[in-house]
Amino acid sequence: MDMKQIIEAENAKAEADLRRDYDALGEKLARRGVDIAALTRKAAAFGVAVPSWGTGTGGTRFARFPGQGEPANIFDKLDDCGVIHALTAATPAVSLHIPWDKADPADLLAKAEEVGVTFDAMNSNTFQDTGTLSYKFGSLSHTDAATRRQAIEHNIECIEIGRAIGSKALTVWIGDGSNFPGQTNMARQFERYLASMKEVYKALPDDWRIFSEHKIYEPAFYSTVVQDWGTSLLTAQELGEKAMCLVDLGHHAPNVNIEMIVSRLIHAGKLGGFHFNDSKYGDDDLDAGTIEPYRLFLVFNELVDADPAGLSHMIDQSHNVTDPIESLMISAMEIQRAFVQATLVDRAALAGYQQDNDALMASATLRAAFRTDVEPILQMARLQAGAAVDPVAAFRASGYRARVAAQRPVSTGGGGGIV
Ligand SMILES: [Mn+2]
Repeated sequence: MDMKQIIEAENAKAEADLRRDYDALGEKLARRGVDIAALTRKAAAFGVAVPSWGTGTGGTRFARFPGQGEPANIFDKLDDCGVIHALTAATPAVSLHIPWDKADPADLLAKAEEVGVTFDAMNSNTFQDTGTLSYKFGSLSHTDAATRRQAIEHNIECIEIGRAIGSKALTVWIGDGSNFPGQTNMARQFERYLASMKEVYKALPDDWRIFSEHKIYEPAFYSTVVQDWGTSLLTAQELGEKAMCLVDLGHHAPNVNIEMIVSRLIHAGKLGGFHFNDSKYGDDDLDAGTIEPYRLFLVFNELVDADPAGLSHMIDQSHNVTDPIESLMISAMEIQRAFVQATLVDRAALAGYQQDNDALMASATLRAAFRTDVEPILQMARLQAGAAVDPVAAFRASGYRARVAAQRPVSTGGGGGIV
C-alpha cells in the first residue's frame, strides 16, 4: 500500500470517534461564541517549515547514536520531509542548510515537486570548516580579512542557490565569539561582523529578507558576537528594512521571558521568524512543546494578538533518541496546537481585565484558552486535508522506516554530532 492508502485505512478506523469529539467540542465552543469550522480553517492554513538537517539523528558533543534508515543526502531528506507533510498537512516547506544540502537546483526543485514541498529560508554554515580558510577563530567577524571574505561569499552563494529554488530568505547564525576574557576586542569584533553583514545584505534581492539569529553562548563559551536579541535588533536596524530578527526558542538563558522579547521585536517591526524547539537547560533542541508547552502558547499569544505579517515559522531541533520523522510530526502538531489555543483567547475580555488591573481574571482568561483541548480541531484539519488523523500511528503502520532502511546506506555513529 502507498502512503495515501495507509492514511485512508487508518483514518477510516478513527473517523467516527473524531466526528463525535469534534461535534462535542463545536457545541462547547459555540457557547463561547467561537465557530469551530472557522477555527479549523485557520488551523489548516497554519504551516511550519521543517529543517532538512532535522531528518537525520542528532547527537551531543559526546556522541551520536544513528538511527535506522537515516537519509544519506538531501534527496533522501526531502523524501522524509514529504512523508511528514503528507501525514500532517502542516509542514509545506523545508529549510536547507548549505553546504550540507548543496545540489543542482534543478534536481532540488524536481524532488521538492515530487514530494509536495517548497523551500523556506536558506541557512548558511560558517560554524564549521567548509572552505580553504578556517573558521576556528571566527567567520564574518574574523580578524583576517580573507577569512571574512570567504564567509561573506559563502552567504552570497546561499542566496544564489536559494534564488534558484524559490526561497525568499537567508538565516545567518554565526558561532563567532571568544573563550577567554581579553581574547578578542568585543567592540572591534562586532564592527567587523556588521561590515561583513552589510556586504551580504548588498547581495540580497529586493523581495528577500535576511534573518539575524542570536544565541547566548556555544560554541564560544565566554562571549558571543550575536548573543542576544539586543545585538540582533541592532544588527537588523543597522542593515536596513530587509533585515529582521529570528528568535530561536532555545537560544536564551533559562527563565528568560521570551514572549516579551517577541513583543518588543514586533513593536520594533523587526520580528522575522522563529526556530521552534524546546529547552530545559540551554540550547537543548528538544521537541517543541514537550518541556514548556505553556511558554509556546504564550509566544503564540503575542503573535495572534499583534498578527505581524509574513513571519517565517521553522522548526530547529536535534532528535537524539527518537525517530526524527515522528519527532518532527509531533512538533509541528504541538506548534499548530499552540497557535489554535492562542487564537481561542477571548481578547476583548482579556483587554477589559488588563484595563481594570484584574490580574487574577486576566491570567485565568489566558489559561482558559490554554486548557481547551483542541485536538479534535487539529485532527479534523488533517482529515479534511487528506492527511492522517493520527500521523504517528499511520507512519508506523506504513513501514516507511524499515523500507528506507533496506535501501539507504548504514549511517555510522562516531564522535560528536550536534546539528
Ligand atoms: Mn536555530
